[in-house]
Amino acid sequence: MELPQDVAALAVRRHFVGRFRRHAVALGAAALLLVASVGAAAESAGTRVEIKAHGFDVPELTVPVGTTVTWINHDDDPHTVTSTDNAFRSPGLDTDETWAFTFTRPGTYPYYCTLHPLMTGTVIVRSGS
Ligand SMILES: [Cu+2]
Repeated sequence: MELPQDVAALAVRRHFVGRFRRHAVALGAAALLLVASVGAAAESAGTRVEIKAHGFDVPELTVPVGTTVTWINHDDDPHTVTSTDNAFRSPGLDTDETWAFTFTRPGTYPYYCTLHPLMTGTVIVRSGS
């Protein structure tokens, strides 16, 4: 007569495995939320400009001094990020390439793509917070 015991053992095991799985799922969801919120914070800090369809997706970006802004080119064509007053100048960025610049002085920094001069953007750097 071992069957009832086995069934009971199986039920107990299922119970604990079920609990463990639920905990694992909850932990996984919490970790995802954490990653998502950190990502959202980074996005809202506005330190990334996506280049797509021959345009800068944030044409005017305002950041505090000391911010590093990263551009990423999603187009098949190469683009540059070139300051109109030579404050910075990226090399040609191929598809999926990134380029970053740290703004250490307050000011207004207009820029464009030397290969497609109609592509323009501006970074406004504020002093303090
Ligand atoms: Cu371009």
